[in-house]
Order: sequence, then structure tokens, then C-alpha cells
Amino acid sequence: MTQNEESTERFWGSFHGPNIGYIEEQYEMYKEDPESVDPSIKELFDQHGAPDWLFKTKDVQLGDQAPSFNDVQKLTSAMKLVEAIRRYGHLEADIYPVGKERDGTELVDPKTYGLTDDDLRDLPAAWLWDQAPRGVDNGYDVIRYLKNIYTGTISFEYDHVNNDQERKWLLENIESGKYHGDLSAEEKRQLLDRLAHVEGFENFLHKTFVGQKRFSIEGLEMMVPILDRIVKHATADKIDNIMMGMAHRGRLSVLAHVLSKPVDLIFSEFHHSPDKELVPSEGSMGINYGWSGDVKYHFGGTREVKGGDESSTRVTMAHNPSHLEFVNPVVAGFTRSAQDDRTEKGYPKQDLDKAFSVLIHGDAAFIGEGIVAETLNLSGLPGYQIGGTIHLIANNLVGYTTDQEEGRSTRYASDLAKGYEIPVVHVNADDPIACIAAITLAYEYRKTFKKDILIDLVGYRRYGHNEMDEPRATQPLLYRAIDEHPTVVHSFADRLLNEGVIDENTLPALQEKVQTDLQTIYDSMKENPLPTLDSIEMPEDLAGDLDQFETAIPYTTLKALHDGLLERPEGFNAFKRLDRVFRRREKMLDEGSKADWGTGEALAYASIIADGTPIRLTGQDSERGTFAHRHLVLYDENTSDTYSPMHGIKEAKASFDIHNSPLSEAGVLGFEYGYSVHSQDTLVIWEAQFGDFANAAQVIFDQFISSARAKWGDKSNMVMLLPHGYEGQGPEHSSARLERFLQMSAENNWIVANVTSSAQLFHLLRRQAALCGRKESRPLIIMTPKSLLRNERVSSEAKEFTEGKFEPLRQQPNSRVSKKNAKRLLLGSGKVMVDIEEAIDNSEENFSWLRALRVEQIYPFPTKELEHELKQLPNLEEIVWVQEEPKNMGSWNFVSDYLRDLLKEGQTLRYVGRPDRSSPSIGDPNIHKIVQNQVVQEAINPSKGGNSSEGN
Ligand SMILES: Cc1ncc(C[n+]2csc(CCOP(=O)(O)OP(=O)(O)O)c2C)c(N)n1
Repeated sequence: MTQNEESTERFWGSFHGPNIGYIEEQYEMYKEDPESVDPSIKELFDQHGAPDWLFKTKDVQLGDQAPSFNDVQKLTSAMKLVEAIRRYGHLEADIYPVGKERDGTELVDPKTYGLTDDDLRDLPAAWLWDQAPRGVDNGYDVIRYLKNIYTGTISFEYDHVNNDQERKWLLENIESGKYHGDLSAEEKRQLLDRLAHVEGFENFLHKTFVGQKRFSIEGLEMMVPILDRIVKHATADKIDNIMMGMAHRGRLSVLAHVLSKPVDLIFSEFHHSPDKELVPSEGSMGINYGWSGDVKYHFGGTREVKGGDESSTRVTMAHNPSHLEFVNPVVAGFTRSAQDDRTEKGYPKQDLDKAFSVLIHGDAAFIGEGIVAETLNLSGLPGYQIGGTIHLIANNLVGYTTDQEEGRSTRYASDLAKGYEIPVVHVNADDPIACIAAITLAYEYRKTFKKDILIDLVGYRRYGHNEMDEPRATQPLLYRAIDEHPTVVHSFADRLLNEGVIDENTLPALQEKVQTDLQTIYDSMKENPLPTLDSIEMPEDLAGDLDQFETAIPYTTLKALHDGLLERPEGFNAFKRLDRVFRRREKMLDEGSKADWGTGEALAYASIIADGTPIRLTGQDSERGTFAHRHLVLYDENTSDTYSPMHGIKEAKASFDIHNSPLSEAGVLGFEYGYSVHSQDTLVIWEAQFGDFANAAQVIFDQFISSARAKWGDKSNMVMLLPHGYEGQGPEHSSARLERFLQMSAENNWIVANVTSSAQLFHLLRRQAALCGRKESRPLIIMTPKSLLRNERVSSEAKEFTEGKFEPLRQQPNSRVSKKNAKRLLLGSGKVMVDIEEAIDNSEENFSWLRALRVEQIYPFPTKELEHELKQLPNLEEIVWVQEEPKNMGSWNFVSDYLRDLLKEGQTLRYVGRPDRSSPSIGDPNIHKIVQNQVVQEAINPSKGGNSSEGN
């Protein structure tokens, strides 16, 4: 017994007879409301707690006789009730400020278990809850206390968390009430001040920029103080980076208040264009713009928040396309990249304390968009985990005009998160104190367990989907209620007034000041001139070609890297059959031998990390390679220990990261794209299993990779490897949909290549690494081979690695022709040109009339190189473009314009290949062979014309 307990026992021991009854009665009243008893008695209870006989009597009663069946049943029922409150309390919780009633459940009602209040009072609290705090003395108190915790304006779901330690932490921290409601009067005033600023900002925009969309935060104003708290905690914890992603809703307010984006800049964006004078230069803290720009509620920004000492925390808000939730994996990629130290060989060293991410979701989008699930699935995977994200659902009950009942099959918008064992906190956005409790708990959970947690911030939407939409046409009753509902600023001010924390003048004075300050800023702004047309042109840095980069390396260096790749650590038992394959590689750089695709690729990576540029390579089964050509992670036959040959290279000066990805395209591509934007020193490579699966990531290609630089100024030089080629594997395994990438090619937004030798790949990848961090950098999309991986014809001699550079236009290796005699120039790219090479080799014909060239870089199109070639063909009659893809796919539609421009008087342009098709390829492998052979033969057949001809 502690000293305190002893003195309490002595104190209450002095009461006898009728006094006991009186004290018990007073104590019950005190528990209901401490102010309801006489102050002198209140002081007794404050000082000595509950009269100790309240428990002793029960001990004695049950000790005297064996408990009856009834007693036991009551106890077990009460225990069930306690558990039900913990599990299902959220159904009773008061989390909807307006427009929706609590769901309700009989599971948290004592009557459901046949229990009366007196039954509960008869049970000592400790029997039901060993952590019961002071003042919680019996079963009745326990139920009342826990209901208060679980069914108030904040409620919790964590029963689905299977880890015992986490569940225990959550239970204890939730039930201790430690995070709840302990704001000082000053903190409450600050909170009111913040809310008044948020509301005032929206009001000012509403009346100043009438009829303009801003996707106001109103109804969810607490989003800002919640984010403030995150920044405050992260700064105190010396976190280097907070990476944030969010959609349109409330974005301007978050930019203004959390990211400190100057309000005059926001005002200027409501005019014709942003005032670029207000924009800090690229790379420094601030906001970047591309040249074609975006709407104001898609821009992001950064802010540096100084800690008390030398430290600072950088808050980054990612730019965001309209496509809801697709920013999530991008932000996760930013975060991982900020956590990885890539300066030494081996895998990068990840420090989870360096950064974390915060994602704000819409309630309709979170449950509806599959990219959310793809991103949540990344959270626990070694190659992708980022130490926990704080998710905030900005839950305003409606998705555009769609009610929740039409938008999801689950009860809550957050229910998806439960499958990933993410704890969920639902909180009423009208209760600022509860919202602060929610974020404090969430922050501590993430910090402790480095795992995701979700806050479902339940509010409403003051206006329609945007400010021009009329919501009363589709949600009449909801908006009748919203129209009558006071804003959180007013309801919170009333609460503080009642508590005596503010006086009647506080709020009006605050509101007036906010409006005056904003008006002063607005009045001091000058009207922006309309943008000129040249300000929306691509910058010159991107305009030049890329042949200034030397990518060849000396033979001694190449050989040393090659030998290093074939070394194994002491005692490593490589898989024997695979080892034999590797041993075949040993001599590939010797005189008279050739290096296959896998070797060329590995040499490219090895030389890049030896130059000090880190690499991150991921994709489905990419460690081995879908077609088993790569094997950059080896397994010990006896122990399953792994070893990457890239980590054994003595010369390596940077990390080589490689991971098999989960079965996702949009999620993982978004992640890699984000990684590449944030780490421009790193060559980030994503590989699709087969190229056509990349279309499951179409949004990431369209909204980010191809256009982010023009819209937002975001740079990436990531590489995408897309297996492509017509080999009779059917419609879904032939085409990487090359045409789609070409259709989006413009303004040097990326490079699209289809290369046919290991040395070409080597130089191309090395050129891409050389672009890292430079103004000219841009993404690279490569159509990569499948069967050609094992075809001698794509292998290269050592001197092709040690001399020269990447050739956008490449000679067909066996073009037996004198330039003077060539009548036909045959152009094409990829596997069909290798098939043609073989057909020419196998033919009796001397082909003196044929000149063939491979367009290995399709975009930017090698016009200059082709012009140079054409000058040397004085007798040319026709240019023929051959491709294996159907005519409406592949490169034809893209290259034909360039080719037509190059034709001279009397020359014709002709297409050879499959006709227009709806499906990319034939299903039957035998028919495929016949068709492929027809294409090849037509391309090298001396006779002109045919159905697929096109005249000049
Ligand atoms: C991928 C995608 N599909 C459709 C839309 C069109 N859209 C814009 S906002 C919206 C409703 C979103 O509702 P919710 O997620 O609840 O966010 P809220 O606008 O209510 O804040 C829709 C359907 C979109 N922007 N992105």
C-alpha cells in the first residue's frame, strides 16, 4: 500500500454510521458534477479520492460466500459491455456536426446485457478495468467513463490492429485521456485566432473574387490547426522533411496558412496569371511554375520552418493534378527519397526519422480510387516503406453531388484502411479540442511505431462542390441544415465565452482585423499584365540535342567492372545452374566475343554507380528480370541469403537499390516518379512486367511524367523499361503501346527509344545518368526486348562500349549496299529490324538497291542525322517505314510527318506493316509467324507498291 493510500484509508476510516451513507450520496453527486456538492466536501474528495469502504464492502460481501451464478453472469456481461464499448463505441459517437445522425448500436447499452445501473455499481471498477483512473470506482463509473472516451465527438477503431503491442498502446493512450482536452486558456485563444484567420481568408476570397472557384475549406476549417500541430511536433522532433499531398478541397487555405504561401501571390493567381515577381527562383524555397502552368488550386510549394536551434523542417506540398488521390504514391516517393542516404555502395541507408508524409484525402475519393489501396499496400514493404503516413480524410459527406450511400459500400469512408491494420480516429470537425486530441494521438502513434494512422475529420461543405455549384438542387435537406449551422469559429467562440476564456469582443475584433489586413494586402497589389505568348514557350535549356555527353569508357575500366560483377562473397553458394550462365559471361568482353543484353545493362549500371550516380531499380520481378536475363539479386542455395553483384563492385561510389515491386503499376510508378523528382542526383528506373501493363499507370504518365515540367516545373529523369515486341505471345504481351508515348511527345518532355543492341542500351542509360540534375534532364522511355535478350544479334563487341556513343539513328548491321545505288531507304525500329537483318542474311539476293537504318530514338526524332544520310543517297526513289505494330499503332502516325518533310521531288513514302487493327496483335502464334514474315518480306521485296502504300 502506498503512503497516499494509507492516509486515504486512515482518513475515510474516521467516518461511521449514518455518516457513511451521507458521504456515499455526496460522492455520487460529486462524480456526476464536482460543483454540485458543497465546496468543503468537494475539497475532501479532491484531496482523498473515493471513500475506500466503497470497495472494501464488496470484497467482504463476495468473500463471505461463494459468488452465485447470477453474480458471475453479471460480471461477464459487464465485461462484454466494456469490450463492446471499445469496439463499437464509434457507432454511438457524436462525430457528425450536421446532416447525418449517429448510427447507434444497442451493443453499448447495459440493458442489452440485462444489466441495471445498480448491477454495475455493485462491481468494483478494477474487476472490469485494471487501469481505471481515480474517481472511476465501480462498474457504473467504468461504463460512463469509457462511453465518454469512445462515444463522444472523437471515436476510435483499432480492433483490427493485430499487433498486440500496438493495440495495447492504443488502448492505454486512448483510455488514459492523456491527449484529450488539456489545452491551456492561451492555447484555446490561439486556436480560435487560427480558425478566425482561416474563415476570414475564405470569406475575403468569396467576396473579392466573386464567382471564381476556390474549393473552400469551410466546414473543415480544423484541417489547418491539425496540420499546424503536425508541423509543430515535427519541428520539435527535428524532422528534416514533411511531405504533403492533397487535392483541391481547402488547398488554398492550407497553402496560405500552413505553407505560408504569400496571400498576395494567391490573390495574383485569381487575376489573369501569377505574378512571377513574387515567386522565388527555382530550387529555392517557394513555388515553381512550368511554362504552360496550371490552375491555382493544383500548385504546391515548400516552406522552411526554423526549429528553436539550428535545425529546420522543410514542409513540401506536392503539385497535384485533378486526378484525385494519384498524388499519394508520388508523395510517398518524395518521402523515401528524403530518407535514403545514397552516398555509399550497397543498398541506401534509410533513416525513417528524416521525413514522413501527410496525405489529405477526400471521403469519396479515398474509398473510390484504387490508387489509394495501391499506395496503402506499399506502406509495409521493404522497398517502399516510409515509416508511416498520417492520413487525414477531409470528410464533407458529399462527393461532388454524390451522396455517401451512392458512393461506397462501406459504413465509413475510412474502412479501406482497416484492411491494412491502420488505426482510425473519427473526429467531429466542430470540436476543435477533440481534433487536437486526434492529431496528437496520431502523431505519437506514427512516431512510436513508424506506421500509418488515419484521422477521419468529419465536417461538411459550406458551399457546393465549388463556389459556383448550387448544392440545394441535389442535397436540399442537407443544405437546409448547413445553412442554419453556425461556423466552427462561432461555436468555438461561444464555448470559450462560456468557459470565461474570451470576452464578447474577442471574436468580432479578431474578425475585423483579419479582413482589414487582407484588404490592405489586396489594395497594395498591382494589377498583373496579361501573360505574353513567349512566356508559355518551352525554355531554351530543353531545346538542344544531347550528343555532348561522352558515355564510352576505357577497356580497362569496363573489364574491371565486368570482373567485379562476376565475383561472389567468400562462402556464398550460388545456384549452380545460374552460376554456369554467369560463367558464360566471363569471356564476353574478350576479342572475338560479344556481350549480350543482360551484360550490357549490368555494365551500364556498374559504370554509373562507379561514376558516383546512385541507381534505384524496381518493377515486378525486376531483381531476376521477368525474362530471367538480369539476376542482380542472387540467392545462396543453402541459406537463401541474398547478394547483389552491384554491391560487390570495388569502384562503386554510390548506392544501388533494387527491389521487386508489388503487383501494381500506377502506385509503384507514381512512387518512383516521386523519388526521381525529389532525388535528381539519382537514376531511378521502373520496369513494367510487359510493356502493355504500363497502361494501368496511364494517369501517372499523362498527369505527371509527360507534363509535370510544363505545368509545374517539376523535373524528373527517370527511366521506364517497357518490354515490347511482336513474338506471337498474343494481344496483351506484344505492344507497350508505343504510339501513346509518341502521341504525348512534345516540347522535349521525354525521350522515347527502341534500341537493338546491348551497347546502344549501355550508352543510352549512361547518357541518362549524365543528365541527372541538369537543366536538360527529362524522362526516358525504352521499349525493351524479350526474345532478343538471348539473340546474338543484339550483343555488342567490347569496342562498342569503349568507343562512340548512343546513336539515335543506327546503321542496319548487314546492309549490303553501296549508297550510290540505293533506291529504297528502309526505316524502322526494334525487333522487326532484327528480323529483317536475319532475313537479309538468309537471302540469296544481294540487296544492292536497299539501304536500311534503324531509328533507335524515335522521339526526339533524329531529323538531323537522317538528313545527313539522305544527302548520301543520290538515286533514292522511296522511303519505306516498316513496323510490326498495326498501322494505327506503333510509330507510323508519328514518324510519317517527319519523313514526308524529308522527301525530295519524285520520291515516295510508303508504309509496310500490318493494317489498322483494334487489337494490337493476333492471338495464334502460328498465324503471327506468317504475318510477321509477310511484313519482313514486303519490306525487303524489290517490287514497289501494295495495299498499304502511301504516295507522296
Ligand atoms: C480521378 C478523378 N475522377 C473524377 C474527378 C472529378 N471530381 C472532382 S472532385 C470530385 C468529388 C470528390 O469528392 P471527395 O473525394 O469527397 O472530395 P470533396 O470534393 O468532397 O472534397 C470528383 C468526382 C477527379 N477530379 N478525379
